[in-house]
Order: sequence, then structure tokens, then C-alpha cells
Amino acid sequence: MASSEKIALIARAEEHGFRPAIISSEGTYNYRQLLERSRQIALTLLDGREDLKEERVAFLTPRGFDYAALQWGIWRAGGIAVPLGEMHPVSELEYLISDSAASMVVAHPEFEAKLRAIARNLSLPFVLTEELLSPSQGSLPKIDPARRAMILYTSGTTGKAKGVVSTHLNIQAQVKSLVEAWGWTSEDYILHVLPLHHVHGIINVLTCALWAGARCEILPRFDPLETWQKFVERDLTLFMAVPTIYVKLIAVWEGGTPQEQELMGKACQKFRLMVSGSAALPVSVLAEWKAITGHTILERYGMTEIGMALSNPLYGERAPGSVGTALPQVEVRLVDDGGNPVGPGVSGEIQVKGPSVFLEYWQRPEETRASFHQGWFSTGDVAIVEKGIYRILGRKSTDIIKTGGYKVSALEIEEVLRSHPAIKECAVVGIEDPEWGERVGAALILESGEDLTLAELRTWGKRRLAPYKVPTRVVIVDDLPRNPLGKVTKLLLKKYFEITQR
Ligand code: MLC
Ligand code: AMP
Repeated sequence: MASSEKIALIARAEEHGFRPAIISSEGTYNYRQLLERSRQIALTLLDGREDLKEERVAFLTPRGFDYAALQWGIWRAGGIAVPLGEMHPVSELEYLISDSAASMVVAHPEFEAKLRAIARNLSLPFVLTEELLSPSQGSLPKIDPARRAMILYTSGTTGKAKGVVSTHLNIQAQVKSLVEAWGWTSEDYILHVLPLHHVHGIINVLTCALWAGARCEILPRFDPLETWQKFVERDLTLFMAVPTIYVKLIAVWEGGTPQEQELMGKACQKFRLMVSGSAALPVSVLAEWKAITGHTILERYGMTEIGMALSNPLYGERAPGSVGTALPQVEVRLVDDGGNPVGPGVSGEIQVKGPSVFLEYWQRPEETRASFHQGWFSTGDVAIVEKGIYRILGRKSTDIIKTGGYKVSALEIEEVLRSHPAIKECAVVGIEDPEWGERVGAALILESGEDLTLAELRTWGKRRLAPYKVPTRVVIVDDLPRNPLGKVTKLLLKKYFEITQR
């Protein structure tokens, strides 16, 4: 039986004391302040109870100190943190809150209007972050690290998003593996430009930094100019982002004067490591970034369900277009369609095993069972090993799209599009794109006599879907290509976007 103890992240923060932890639009906060604020939050959430006993607390704050304090407060009270995305429209937020069976909703005043109404609809208590201010007297529960800690929502091949449940032990394993592999220390200073409801921003950047006793400066949203400005002004040592962000940073550099370009390039010399992941990093972007900054970006591979699995080395050669080898404490193998391991030079599906692999899909035992094979988690990604190094070849499903590092489900988008009065039938695919990796493309069959422009569709779509899910490419067709069983052949459909577009 696992023993009850203090959450390791919290115990470590006590050692980091007065070191700066978070720098955000709210100010600069040290580890003591983060501990004190999260304790206050935990006690208020408990409201006299001993332990939240894995109650789900859904929360939405701007990216910054409040987010970290609230996440830690939920953990210290024994709850499961369910972070929500700032860009999600009401319908999606309502789905996430009800699917997670949250017992309360906490929000920063910036999101009050949206979330108070949802909480009322679902008959849930609603609390503002500024109301979480009880006197810091009282004791907090001991948390068994095997308990559930967080639910992150991820799109699947079966329509609606699923909750990925990680325990405290899973999170610790994910963080410890990266801290070891990438040499994090308390001397590090990272700029955080990613959303805080996905594993990349939560684990790789925020939690690794706080585990190491490092400094994490959080921007409220990614802005390429502001990011370059921070690169120039701050003593940063680390940067982690999705490929689209590197593309956008390169575009700013290209638009600069020779003096500005020199300043930007020089600013990068103080970094010890720059990392890319969440989608394939084009070799051309790797080369351009190297020419501008002198840095060979370290590319790694991961997934919400497993944290990070493969990484190029901190020291030694980073092979362009590859994702390196298995991270510490992570087992990786490739299997054929029959589930048998394949050898070097043969492509196969990536399977992962180890303490960083998630516990379950929230309240979806069937889907959890189906995604594991003899203890190995099946990722749905296909790779090949060449000279001992993994290279990602693609995904098994054409219904999963990665745009700007966000994973979206074609099926979920199709379902929403079908509710548009002018749309008779539709199919959604990912269209290769140099900036976004993939763009969301929709082929539409319209009801007779109807017309629909891309702009009209986007305005309508943004009220129902997060903006990155709304198609940015549309073709109007008379028919969709189908196989003899009547299923839309998406590989063929992608070609339609090369010919016509709106
Ligand atoms: C299309 N648009 C997108 C989009 N695709 N906007 C944001 N993200 C997308 N993917 C449209 C918008 O609707 C909008 O249209 C316009 O493009 C926005 O342009 P922008 O202002 O230039 O975009 P920006 O806000 O700067 O966002 C770009 C970005 C963002 C790269 C910063 O996409 C982002 O934060 N991505 C990171 C996602 C992430 O963290 N993924 C990790 C998942 S975990 P309009 O009409 O409004 O102008 C994971 C595991 C692992 O994958 O391995 O890490
Ligand atoms: P998510 O479900 O949002 O966590 O996204 C995980 C998915 O992102 C993986 O299953 C891969 O398809 C993709 N991914 C992550 N890192 C890489 C990478 N370096 N190269 C290619 N695809 C990646």
C-alpha cells in the first residue's frame, strides 16, 4: 500500500524558500508566497472539511501566479485539478465541467460572466479567486501520492474530448524524467508562453520549473514581439514551445532591421536550451532557427496520456527530423498491426510504459481498457527506429488533427458543422501547412440554394468551438469521396483542398 505523505512538489518548494518562483502580470512571487497563497486557497476550499477526497475542482484564471496557486491549493486540499481553457466558448466549458463531474467552479473575475452562468445552469457552487482568502489557520490533509491529481481533456478518435486522469505519482514521474534529461536546476529561468490547460505548458514548463526551484516568467498570451523583447531583456536560460511559435518568431526576426536582427540573435546566446514539441518540427524551421540564433532546437515527443516519452539529447548530436530516444524511466517500443514488436527499420505504432503513463480516462473504463495492451499504452502515432533513433512518421487516424500544437478531433468538428442550417453534409481533414503544421479544412455539401463563406462559417463556428478548431479552409463540393463501405476517404479528400478553396 502506498504511504501517505506530503506532495513532493510542495515539500521541495519549502526548501526553495525566498527564491523567486513566478513572474507574471500580477507581480513577482517567491516560493514562500506560493506556498502561503496555495495553503490559504486549500483551507478555503476545505471550508472545515478534512479532505476534498478527489472532488473535481474546475478552474479558469489568466495565465500567471493565480493559476499556480490555485492548482497547488486544489492539490493540497486533496482535490483533483481540472484546468479549463481561456478560449473555449460556453458550450465547451459546460461540457468539460459536467463531464468531469466537478463539485465546484472557481474563476478569476475576468471569466466570471461566462462561468457563473454555467455553474448556475449545472447547480454548482461558484467561487471567485479573490474570495479564496480564509485565515491560514488549520491543517491540511496528507496526500497519498497514488491519488488522482489532475484531469486534462484531450480529443480522441471518438468524438467528444476525454478526461485524462494523472495521479501525483504520474506527474512526479513526468517531471523527474525531464528534470534529469534536460538538466534543470534552480539557476534556470524559463519564459512561459503556452496555454495552461495542456501538458506542455503545465508539466514541461511550469511544474518542471517549480520542481527545480527555478524562475518561471509567464506571459498572459503568446505574442512574438513581446517574446523577443523578453529574450533581449531577461537572463533567460530555457525556452520551450510548439513549432508554430518558432515559425512566428522567425517571421518577426525576418521583418527586423539588420541591427534588430543582430540584437535578437545575440539575445539567444545566453540560453542553455531551446525545446520544441507537441507537433513535428519541420527541418527547415530547425535550420532557420539555428542560422538566426546558433541553437539547434531539441525536439522531443510526448502526449497528454504519457507526458514526454522520447527526446533528443541535451548533450550530443540532435538528428534533424527525429525525436531521439526514450527518456529516463520511460519504456518505448514499436508494434505492428497485430501488436507484435517490430525491429529497427520497420515502422510501427508507438507504445509506452512506465510510471509517467496516466491512470485512466475519466469515467471511461472501456476506452481505458482499449488503449492498453499488456500494460503498454498505444499512442496511435507511427514511428520508425533508424540508427537507434526514433523518427515520427505520422498518425494511424486521419481524424486527429494537430494545429499550432493543439490536438483536435475531425469528428467533433463535423458534428458541430452538421448543425449549421446551410450545411447538408461535411467532412473535416487536416491540411498540411508550413505555419500551423496542419490547418483545419472542411469540405461542405450545402443545402440547395444556400451559400456560405469562410468568414460566415468562422463567425458561427467560434460561438460553438474553441477558435483553433474552427476551419480556416473550406471547399464546397457536390459529393464526398467514399470507399465501397460508404466511409469518407479522407486521404483523397485532402487533395480537394489543393485545387479549390474559399
Ligand atoms: C488557427 N487559428 C489558431 C489556430 N489555428 N489560433 C490559435 N491556435 C491555433 N492552433 C486562428 C485563430 O482562430 C485566429 O483566427 C488566428 O488563427 C489566430 O492567429 P494568431 O493570433 O496568430 O494565433 P495565436 O493566438 O498567436 O496562437 C498561436 C499559438 C497557439 C501557436 C500561440 O496556437 C498556441 O498556444 N499553441 C500551443 C498549443 C499547445 O500548448 N499544445 C500542447 C498540447 S500538449 P481569427 O479569425 O480569430 O484571427 C501536447 C503533448 C506534447 O501536444 O507533446 O506537448
Ligand atoms: P496531445 O494529445 O495534445 O497531448 O498531443 C499529443 C500528440 O502530439 C502526439 O500523439 C503526437 O501526434 C503529437 N506530437 C507530439 N510531439 C511530437 C513531435 N515531436 N513530432 C510529431 N508529433 C508530435
